[in-house]
Amino acid sequence: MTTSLSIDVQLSDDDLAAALRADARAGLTATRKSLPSKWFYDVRGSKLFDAITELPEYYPTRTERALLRDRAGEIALAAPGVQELVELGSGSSEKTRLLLRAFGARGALHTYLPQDVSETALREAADWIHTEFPALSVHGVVSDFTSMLGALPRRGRRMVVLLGGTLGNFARPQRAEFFARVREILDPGEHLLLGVGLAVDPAIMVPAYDDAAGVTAEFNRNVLHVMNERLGADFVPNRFRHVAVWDAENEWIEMRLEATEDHTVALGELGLSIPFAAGEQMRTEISAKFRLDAFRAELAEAGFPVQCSWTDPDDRFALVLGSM
Ligand code: AVJ
Repeated sequence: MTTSLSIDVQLSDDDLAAALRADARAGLTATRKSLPSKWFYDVRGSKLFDAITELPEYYPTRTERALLRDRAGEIALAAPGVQELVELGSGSSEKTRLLLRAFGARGALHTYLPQDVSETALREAADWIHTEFPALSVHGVVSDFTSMLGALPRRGRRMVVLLGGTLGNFARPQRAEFFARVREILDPGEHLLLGVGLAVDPAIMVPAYDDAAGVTAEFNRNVLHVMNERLGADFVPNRFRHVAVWDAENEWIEMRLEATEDHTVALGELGLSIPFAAGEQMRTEISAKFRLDAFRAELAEAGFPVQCSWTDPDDRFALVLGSM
């Protein structure tokens, strides 16, 4: 059998720049400023995120990895006949190999399709997976999964996978929209596997987003570096303090950047000048945490009745398999 390795760049640097400009203009001119969290992940941001996953406080990654290690076989049994595993926001693909091994061992899987907004991360991951799994064709796609799902090539019976708690970056209306879009690229009987963080004691959750070593703070401020590099902005990152809070009403962790002094930032390419007041906070990420029953109901309502779900012994993280 011959297998192939390819990377399809569907999002050029120009497309990225245009999208970033639009997001920066909308987010930074609003009364309550915000920036979308997807802009954290340039080369430096992706590295900082990988460093976060190894912090003692950041339990989601290692909890999900242990779940995948223990349950990948059951997941493969619950989703038989999958030929193409489509992973959205695949990043380093580090945990996915546990799924690839389990699905590969059961025979039908022939293609891994990792999708990510970061071309560097995607190339590295695709090379590495193809070396480790020579029996799989690896077809990487650089794109934005919130708007470009329809452009993913189809090579067989699919399972779409979104791991790591990435779904939590969306509030409920955006999740509903995401599920509707995934439905459009799946056929009846195909699957959606989600890895989501569960709501636990804030004393556990908050430190995961506010670590003692300050890696998350640096990751948070990285969005300012991205604005400087890609938009010619003149943010001074250390004029902003990292803030992470548990929003009990919305059941999400919110990350913010708080201006430490009154100052103005010029957004070079946009010709905008943005005033910040001392103490003003700008939202940079939400990371929703779920209650399993409510989440199963949400997925069923979105057209993905849940077949199976798996949680770790401390109920901090869940893998949830919905099927059309
Ligand atoms: C990769 C989006 C799932 O929300 O936990 C880590 C990103 N932000 N620390 C998360 C993140 C702060 C992470 N996701």
